[in-house]
Amino acid sequence: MRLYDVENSGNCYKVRLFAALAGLPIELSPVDLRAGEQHTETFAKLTPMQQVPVLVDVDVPIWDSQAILIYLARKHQLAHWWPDDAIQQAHVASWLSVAANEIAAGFATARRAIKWNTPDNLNAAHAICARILPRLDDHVRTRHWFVTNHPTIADCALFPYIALAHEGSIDLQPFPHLRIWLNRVIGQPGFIPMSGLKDAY
Ligand SMILES: N[C@@H](CCC(=O)N[C@@H](CS)C(=O)NCC(=O)O)C(=O)O
Repeated sequence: MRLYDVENSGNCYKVRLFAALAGLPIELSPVDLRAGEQHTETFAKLTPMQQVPVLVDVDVPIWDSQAILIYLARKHQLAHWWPDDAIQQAHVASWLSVAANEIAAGFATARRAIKWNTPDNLNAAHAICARILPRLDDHVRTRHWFVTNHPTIADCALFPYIALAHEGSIDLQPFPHLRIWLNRVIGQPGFIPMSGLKDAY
């Protein structure tokens, strides 16, 4: 199983993190985004979006970090991570959607704007974070994990860009429950870090 990967991409890290926590071996193929490798003809055959991550397992490439998490958990019958129960599965999907929308437009965009000086609208990204941070914090105030009483792929999808918030000048200090959840993820057996993460929150 091969992951087309960029080390400092939070989206790629979602997949590396889940594979490590679930004990799934993956081989990494680094993609050089600065050199535009994602736009080559060979890479464009893997994904219409020309973005990492892409997973090649059998002969059909799977693209988008959320989709890859679902694929891996479903393929390996890891019902702990992608529950069979219809309501729990819907709730995991709700949080995957938050990861792909608010977290991407807020946390990931703020980080990109500051770290790589992209022309993204930093104020707009910070406004999204300010709107959702109290809601995220409140959600985990009474829970250990986002959906069930154990970690699911929702926790893997949400973790990277929230944990990298400081790189986007977003202060998590006022959100103690969220920081406890971040530390809980870090404490999981098999946890692997990525560059830029703190040791503790
Ligand atoms: N929705 C996608 C977003 C993927 C994405 O934004 N990938 C970035 C790196 S984190 C990328 O490949 N950027 C290069 C480009 O768009 O040219 C996912 O969750 O995987």
